[in-house]
Amino acid sequence: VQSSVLGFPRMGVLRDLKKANEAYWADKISQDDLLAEAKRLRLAHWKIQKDAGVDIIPSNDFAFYDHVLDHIQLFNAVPERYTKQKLSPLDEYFAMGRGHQKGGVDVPALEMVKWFDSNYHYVKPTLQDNQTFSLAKDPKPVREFLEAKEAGFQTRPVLLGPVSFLALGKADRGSSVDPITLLDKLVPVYIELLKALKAAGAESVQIDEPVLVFDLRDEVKKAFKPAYEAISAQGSALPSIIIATYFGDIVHNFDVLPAFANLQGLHVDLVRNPEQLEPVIKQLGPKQILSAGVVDGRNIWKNDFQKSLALLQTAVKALGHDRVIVATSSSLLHTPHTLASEKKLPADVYQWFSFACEKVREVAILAKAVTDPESVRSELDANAAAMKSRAESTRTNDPKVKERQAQVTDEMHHRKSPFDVRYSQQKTHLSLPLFPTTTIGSFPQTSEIRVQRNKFTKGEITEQEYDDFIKKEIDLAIQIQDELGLDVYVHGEPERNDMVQYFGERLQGYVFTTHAWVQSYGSRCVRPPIIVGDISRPAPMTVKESKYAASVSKKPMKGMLTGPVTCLRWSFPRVDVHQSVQCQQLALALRDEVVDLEKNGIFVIQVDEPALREGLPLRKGSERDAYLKWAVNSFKLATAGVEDSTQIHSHFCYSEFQDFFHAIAALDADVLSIENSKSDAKLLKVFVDEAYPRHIGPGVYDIHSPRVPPLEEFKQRIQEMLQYLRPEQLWINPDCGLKTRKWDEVKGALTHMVNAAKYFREQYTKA
Ligand code: THG
Ligand code: ZN
Repeated sequence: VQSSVLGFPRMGVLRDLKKANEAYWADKISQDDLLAEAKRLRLAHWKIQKDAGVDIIPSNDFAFYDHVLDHIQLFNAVPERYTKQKLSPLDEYFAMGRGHQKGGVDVPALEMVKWFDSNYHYVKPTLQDNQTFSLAKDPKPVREFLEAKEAGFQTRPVLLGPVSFLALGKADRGSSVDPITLLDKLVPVYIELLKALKAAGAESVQIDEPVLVFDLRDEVKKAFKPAYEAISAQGSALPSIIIATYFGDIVHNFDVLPAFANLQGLHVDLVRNPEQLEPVIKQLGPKQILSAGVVDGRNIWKNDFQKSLALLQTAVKALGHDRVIVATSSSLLHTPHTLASEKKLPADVYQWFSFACEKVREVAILAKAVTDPESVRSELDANAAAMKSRAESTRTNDPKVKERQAQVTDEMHHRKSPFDVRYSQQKTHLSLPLFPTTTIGSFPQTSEIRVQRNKFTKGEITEQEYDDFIKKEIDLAIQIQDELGLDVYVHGEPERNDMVQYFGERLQGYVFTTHAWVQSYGSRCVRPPIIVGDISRPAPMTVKESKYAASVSKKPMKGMLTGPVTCLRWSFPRVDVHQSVQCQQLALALRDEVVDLEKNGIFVIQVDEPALREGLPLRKGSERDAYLKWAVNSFKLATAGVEDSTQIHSHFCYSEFQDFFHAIAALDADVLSIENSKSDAKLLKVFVDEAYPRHIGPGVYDIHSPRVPPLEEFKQRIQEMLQYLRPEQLWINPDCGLKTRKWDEVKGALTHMVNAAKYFREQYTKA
């Protein structure tokens, strides 16, 4: 039995790649420096895996920005607006990932979207009606395979498969091509690449086809057969091929499997879907290999060896030792680098976790344990002890939380009155004008704010000094909102780091890391807090700042919270209780916070749920319905404790609400703000078609760009929205929070936004 890793995190132990990339973008290091740093990281990561005893080590899992973007360049599928700039290949690559504004060149980035149900974002292949493909010169997978080989590592290159590459792509603006129809042009390039890998000495290749876990359109489903028959027809001219799937089961797509009949084997995710093991075994041809993904690539819990070994024994019994590989469930891209960096975790908790470096060791140990458990007896015993310690820990179980959950009633999920009754009270209570203006919550996180927070964390300034500093920042935010003439204020969130981490740090049941960064997109990383036990709120979390802000503000102050689903999704959740249970615990903690804010004079409260959509199970059907039920109920439980006269807002950063409208409507939020500035106002038609009764603030400008749009653009945007929304229904706000912007950009854009709102207010009041 061999061991294998599907991919290793790229950032390095201290986010070295992030730092090198950002230094290169800021012209602080040369391209050669960046290439050398990347090579150093790849070699270090291969060595970690080899030293851990992993038999099959991946290459081409490295990417400077994103691995899907790598393939866009690898197949020369780069849109002309980038190629015509005559940038170096690396700069062209970064231009697609993050836009390029330098030396007279001004091109925006390609679209970036969530990778399956994770918090990682990939760059969408953006294809033309007359799209062609060819193999890039000095193809990256070959180059990195040879680099590894030279350094003494025999690796298995990883490629994103042709069907997934196309199915995850889209037609470019102005094109209408269905990407999957381009398959027959793309497959020959894969064959050429696979031949080149074989010539370089690659014995086997991992081809990822993760779209196999989706419900597939017929066109996509049918694409596998011609693609993989053409590839198989090459026989021994190509390396042997393992098809990898992850983040779901593939049982519903078994009719695709004959396409892979002549390939080496199949990788499946047995962490998400252990029940697919036996059906998958039955589907394999007589010589095919099963790569059994038993070590979780998406979470940080130590592997339960006993559970994994039971699955592996089943596989070995059916297939024999030579036809089973022990593997990570997916790439380890979604896990932090190493637990060894964590010096501040409580000792009992420390032994419950495995990050990437520890997981590669788990894979190697499991492979030995299947055939010869005695050879790894001490590791097996230590693992059993860790599992026992967690199961019996008082950290995980809080009877008071369970008691409270048992007392949750249906009534607690509903506001006192229907929206029209609520709204008439809110209108007088808050004295809001027509087209009320507001912002989404955060104002610029200046370097001064970061400096003071760091000093406070390190104990270099006192709590009093830090509080005074925060108050001054809030004063400034309010003064600016006075000058701008906004209608509903925010305090600007100077006291907050990440919107999930901030709440996690104030809740019981969480632990925090110091170095456990995970790539979110490009060089941006997040450090998800870890839910280890039942969650409760020992004390108010945001009341102090909101109350202070309200006390110095002449307009309604909006309280700002992160919703229960988003807190759950952007944390590492527990795996010993269902996510619905954890989400309800978060909802109860937030419900108390919402009520406390109201008691302290905050009568507009925004509870953000940007991760609601990404948590949607990948396949339609009963699982999706169940998720929507508990996710929506958690939001309602968190928000329904207030009086009718208190206004509940919610915010969504991602505009894909077409297939999701009913869930958003079911939240019963008085006001929704949604990203809209980059989409067609036509998307708002769904609110008309579904007779949406409540209020909506579709973002009127894109906060991701430093650009300050002219007043006319705001007016035009609002005019378009008024084709779909009733005037008394429309709020005027930006797309998202403003923490990544500079103050002069914010002031410029909001001045225009407020003036545009005033213009329409006058028009409609006259009429
Ligand atoms: N928080 C969390 N997840 C997220 C977002 C978030 N996922 C979706 C979206 N927002 C991703 N966007 C970002 C935007 C900025 C950063 C990370 C993800 C970011 N990170 C800092 C960095 O990498 O330099 C580190 C942040 C820190 O110091 O805490 O800027 O908002 N959980
Ligand atoms: Zn947002």
